[in-house]
Amino acid sequence: LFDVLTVGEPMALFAAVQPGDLSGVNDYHRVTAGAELNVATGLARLGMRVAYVSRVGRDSFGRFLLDEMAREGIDCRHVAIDDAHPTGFMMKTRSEDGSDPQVEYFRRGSAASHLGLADLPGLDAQGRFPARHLHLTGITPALSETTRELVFTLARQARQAGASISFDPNLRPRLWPSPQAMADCLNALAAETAGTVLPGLAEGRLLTGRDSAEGIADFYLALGARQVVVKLGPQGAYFADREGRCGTVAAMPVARVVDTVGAGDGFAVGVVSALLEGRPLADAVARGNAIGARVVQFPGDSDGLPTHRQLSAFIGDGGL
Ligand code: KDG
Repeated sequence: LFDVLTVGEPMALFAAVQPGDLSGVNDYHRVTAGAELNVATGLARLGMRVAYVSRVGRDSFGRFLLDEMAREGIDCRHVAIDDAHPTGFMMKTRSEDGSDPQVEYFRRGSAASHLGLADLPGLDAQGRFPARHLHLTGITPALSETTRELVFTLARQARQAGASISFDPNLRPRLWPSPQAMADCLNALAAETAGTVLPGLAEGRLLTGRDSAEGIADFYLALGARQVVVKLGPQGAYFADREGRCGTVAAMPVARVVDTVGAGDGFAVGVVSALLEGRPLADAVARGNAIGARVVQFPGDSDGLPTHRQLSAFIGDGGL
């Protein structure tokens, strides 16, 4: 039994070395990307047994990603090699002032966009879901009709088997036909997971039409979520659960933001790992804030994801 199972599209990410429009940049660092892969990497670094469901092409990006996953200790038995379609990749500008960088995708028709019900890991011999926890984001269901089917089916199986589920909407409007289609699908998925929903404030506003973090949390609790954590960036995060517990946990101060991409994934790593260790939601949110604050101080999506020892050193008290 794995601690966590997740499903998504892994990509090679070319991060510009020089600032400015990508048309003028010659030098890039190649690292791994993909929101769910970032979460899998962070959880594996914290010692959890993590399985990743995906497809890569039979090409050098696919080999690069498989090597990196193996190095991180992520279980790849459910990562298929697709002979007919390539591995996706993306490019990212270098931001000098802490603002969000621009990204360009080369992923349409990729191997991972062909994930579907054939890739379901299935239940084990005792009929159990293969992991204690399922982590989903709103990116995978945006990739194609078949990925959408896979994600909804996994959510239903996990819920029926009693596994816990986290869902980070991770809005990528350009991957959807319209904002309405995106909201309809992701709110239906939030309802299907009935677990921990992790929207950012701007995302929550877009998806629910509510303005405040409290209003967004109420919307998802009414849809059947167990608990909701709304990320407020430098203001920390607001949480509320079904039992009526709620509060705001302040962010950790960050001296210099290097790259914001991946902060939400780091936040999910903190929340999910702490919940799986049996900690209360407020502590889980504090760990999410801490890992998010560490990740923004590194250029790649996953360079800042800590081990337990690095996390204790970063927080100072070793308590989270
Ligand atoms: O959360 C980080 C992701 O945005 C990045 O790794 C790329 O998965 C990605 C995407 O689809 O944008």
